[in-house]
Amino acid sequence: MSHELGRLEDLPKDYVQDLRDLNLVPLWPSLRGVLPPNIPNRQTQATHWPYQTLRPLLIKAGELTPIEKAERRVLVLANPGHGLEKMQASAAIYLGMQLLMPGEWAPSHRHTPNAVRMIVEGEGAYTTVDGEKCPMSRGDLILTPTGLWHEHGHDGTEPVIWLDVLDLPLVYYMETSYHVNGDRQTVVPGRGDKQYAHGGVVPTKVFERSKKAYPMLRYAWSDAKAALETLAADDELLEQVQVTYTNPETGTDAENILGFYALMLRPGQTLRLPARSPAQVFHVIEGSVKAQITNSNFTIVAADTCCAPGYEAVTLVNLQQDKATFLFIADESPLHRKLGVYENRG
Ligand code: GTQ
Repeated sequence: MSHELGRLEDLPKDYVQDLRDLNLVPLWPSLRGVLPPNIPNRQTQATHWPYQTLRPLLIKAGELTPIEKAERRVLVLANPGHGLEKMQASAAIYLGMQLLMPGEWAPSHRHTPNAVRMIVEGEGAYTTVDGEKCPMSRGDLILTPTGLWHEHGHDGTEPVIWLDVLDLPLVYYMETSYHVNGDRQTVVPGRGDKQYAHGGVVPTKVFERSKKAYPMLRYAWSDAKAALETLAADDELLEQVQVTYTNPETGTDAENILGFYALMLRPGQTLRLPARSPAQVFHVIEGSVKAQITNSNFTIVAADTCCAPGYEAVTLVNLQQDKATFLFIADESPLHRKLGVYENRG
């Protein structure tokens, strides 16, 4: 049985003012707002950022603003549902497209938010993370987890562009977001992506396993793609051909707050992803898909990015009849699971 709750306007003005003067607020006029029936209010809107329209503006930023004046030359993919100035794709996800021109240098810093980079275009750039020089090629995923020093450099000849995915909105909301600038890092020998290149066997020094919180910082696209193709070939009936980027020592998600995945859609495949509580982001690495998200129908082609609010099913249709399509997905699952609010509503 539902009944209307009292409104703020139903109360005498002087009473409301007396409350305000004492920093008090009546709950009942706002109760349904903060605890809506059955499904949360979501500001996150299904939003599509086509690469073709974004790229020229990012290149223009390269002409307008030197790297020294930007530190990080990024156009933020902002969800209009949250208000553009909030710079969020969803409640917990920030997305940015970052440009580094040949010879440029984005200096070393570290910060509390976790970040990953999904390389979209160009060769010859690298990110040095915690002393590991990680080459950047199309589709590679590079982690810069909370607290680790990172800087970007570019020895190539063409612009390099990547998608930054951070948990900045959440970390900022918690009043825990800050950064520290540092000196250029000394590159140290040893790279996690080499040491952990083969799943199921991990490096072991004098019977000791790595104590690093983040033992693997670079996930080569060639390896992730090969894993997907092997999965697909191994079981022709497997519907969701997907891998999760994990910490190879613990098997848990690669970072603490956001989850990262690669998905392969078989030629012509239609895949329905169930309505789950986390918001999610889709970025096409190779191919093209139709993404049905709530009332939106996006055609997302290679290098495009889109986002979906939580609690909504998403249907992905591979628009290629003769080829697989590959997507990178980021979502809020690790956060929801840790907080105990994760739901799969089917
Ligand atoms: O490359 O370190 O998009 O610190 C936002 C904040 C990228 C970075 C962003 C950052 C970075």
